[in-house]
Amino acid sequence: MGQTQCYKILSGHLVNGVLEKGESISIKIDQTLTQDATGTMAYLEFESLGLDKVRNELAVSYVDHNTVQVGFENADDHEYLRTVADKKGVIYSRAGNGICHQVHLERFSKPGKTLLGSDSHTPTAGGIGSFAAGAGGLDVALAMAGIPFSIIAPRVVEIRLHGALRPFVSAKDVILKVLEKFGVKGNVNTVFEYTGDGVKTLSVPERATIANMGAECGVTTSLFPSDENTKAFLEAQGRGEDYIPLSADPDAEYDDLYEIDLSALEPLAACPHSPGNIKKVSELEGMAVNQVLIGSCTNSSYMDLKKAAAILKGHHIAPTVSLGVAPGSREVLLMITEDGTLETLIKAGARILESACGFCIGNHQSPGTDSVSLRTSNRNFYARSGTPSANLYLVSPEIAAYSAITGVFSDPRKSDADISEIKMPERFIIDDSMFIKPTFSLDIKRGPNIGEPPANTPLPERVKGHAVIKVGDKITTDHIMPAGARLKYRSNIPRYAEFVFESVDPEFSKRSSSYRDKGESGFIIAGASYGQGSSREHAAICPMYLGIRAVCAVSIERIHQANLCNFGILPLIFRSEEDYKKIDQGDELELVSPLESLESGEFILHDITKNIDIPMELFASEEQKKMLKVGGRLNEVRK
Ligand code: MIC
Ligand code: SF4
Repeated sequence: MGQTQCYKILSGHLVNGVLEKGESISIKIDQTLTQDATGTMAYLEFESLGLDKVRNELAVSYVDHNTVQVGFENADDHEYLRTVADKKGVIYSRAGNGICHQVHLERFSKPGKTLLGSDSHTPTAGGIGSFAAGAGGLDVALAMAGIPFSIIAPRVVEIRLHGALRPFVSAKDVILKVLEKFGVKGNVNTVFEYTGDGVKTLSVPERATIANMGAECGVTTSLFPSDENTKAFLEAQGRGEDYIPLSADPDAEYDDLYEIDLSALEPLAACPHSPGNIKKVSELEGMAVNQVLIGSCTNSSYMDLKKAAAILKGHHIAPTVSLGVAPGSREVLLMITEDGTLETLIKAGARILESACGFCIGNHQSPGTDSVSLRTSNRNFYARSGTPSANLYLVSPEIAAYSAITGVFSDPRKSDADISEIKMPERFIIDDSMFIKPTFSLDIKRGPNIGEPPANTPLPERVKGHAVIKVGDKITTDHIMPAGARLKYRSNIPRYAEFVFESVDPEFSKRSSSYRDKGESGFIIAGASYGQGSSREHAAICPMYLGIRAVCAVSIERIHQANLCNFGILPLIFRSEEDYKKIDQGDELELVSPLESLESGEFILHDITKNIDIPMELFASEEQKKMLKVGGRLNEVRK
């Protein structure tokens, strides 16, 4: 039987385990990337391992998330990142160079390589045929130390593309279609592999848009073959030597098949407040729009901006709309400057934003009260924009640009622009001067905002306390650990912990710490798909700091589950979903014989208030059980 592309790459990187679906395996990681919001903690963790320098093939540290510097904290973090990168052998991509995933795709991603990034959209590099996964900062720190990365050998779903997209229908619509089919939960330990004759009609940046938002389905990664288009992209980036052809064997067997006829697709949008809430644009036409933002790691490539500009050309944005454009990288910005696209955007009334995450992470451009914001980014989670009452729709650059002119949700197929001539350039402007190569000579600078990574205590003999909070389904890491205005505390755990569950229950932090101060262990009770979204390990570290010892949920997403184990919080799943309903917030709870239960994986949660026993199953591998026993991975590796 032939192999899938996914298993070809995994077998070439297998270090431990049997490469069979569902088995726990560990793989060698070739490349790593970090971004500043998760990176400070990742490098503090790397430092605590005591190694002189990184051991993997390529490590890059990007500064793209916290670039709005209100107060000293972000600038101090950047200095820490610059100096620690120099000392430990990491390439430093300065603020202004662009968004990690876009820049990595342009300058470093290679077909057939493995990439681990401390950001959930690392799978963007799947667009070039790299096996690229997101993980918590600690897992990336360990990968930089040359320690293999553990995953469950995934099930592989074939997504077979036929035909070609019609004008004004784009890669964003392909992935929104995939989201419509697969949703935002229940796709753990799965890889999407794109095949079929439609693949060759898509350029690498278009493939990257599709691979990027596979993260919203919760898959480990998405993969495109490496073919003539990949070769052309790498050559245009002056990296022709990085090309290798790679694809699944023709007789490869997949676990599932989903077919999409590209030529039948129409413009789609993800509606509030989930990337999986898909509607046709024709159903939304005419709705007044207040803000349009084009950018983010999903849709900020040169071609994306060229298409948006072609639609805007000769028009001016509606007086009721604010249009912001954030080019994904400095390379994109240089390209659009040189060919006049930037001028077109400015003339149309666009506000040119920094090449960074910016609006996507709620760092700026919060929309007005009750307003409608159209964005080309990948997440429209509740309150992420900084304005809880706003309604965010995720759309293609084509829809965004055309709606900015009309002032209402509009179908771009009604635009009079001719975008058929827009082609991939044969050569991009290559300027690597915003990368700093390590000299191994600088002293590491630490501002007052930078603390030590906190470690947990070993699992105690008694785990007794309260259900500090009970939440519903699809709780994202943005609910648990807000970004936006709070992002600058990423390096300061005691301060950041004050904002855990801020948008859900602003009293959570105080309540949890007061239980903790009485010596109790806290419990979080959650519904399905807990911890979806970002890779931010702060969504485990800060609750840990507040005394949380167990998350009892209907289901938990992959990256968050790993982060919980890494920091010694028990991920427990209800054996019977119905039991979730039996516990109320504030109930007194105890885990019966936690140490013995850890061995067997079978826990009994005794609800003292209701006097009932609830069977729970530990969601952890044998390796993770060991870290849970000692209070987390740091305690284990530091020994
Ligand atoms: C996101 O898009 O949610 C982020 C911000 O990039 C996160 C990382 C973080 O929280 O720092 C992610 O996707 O992992
Ligand atoms: Fe940055 Fe947004 Fe991409 Fe996250 S999703 S890496 S915040 S642009």
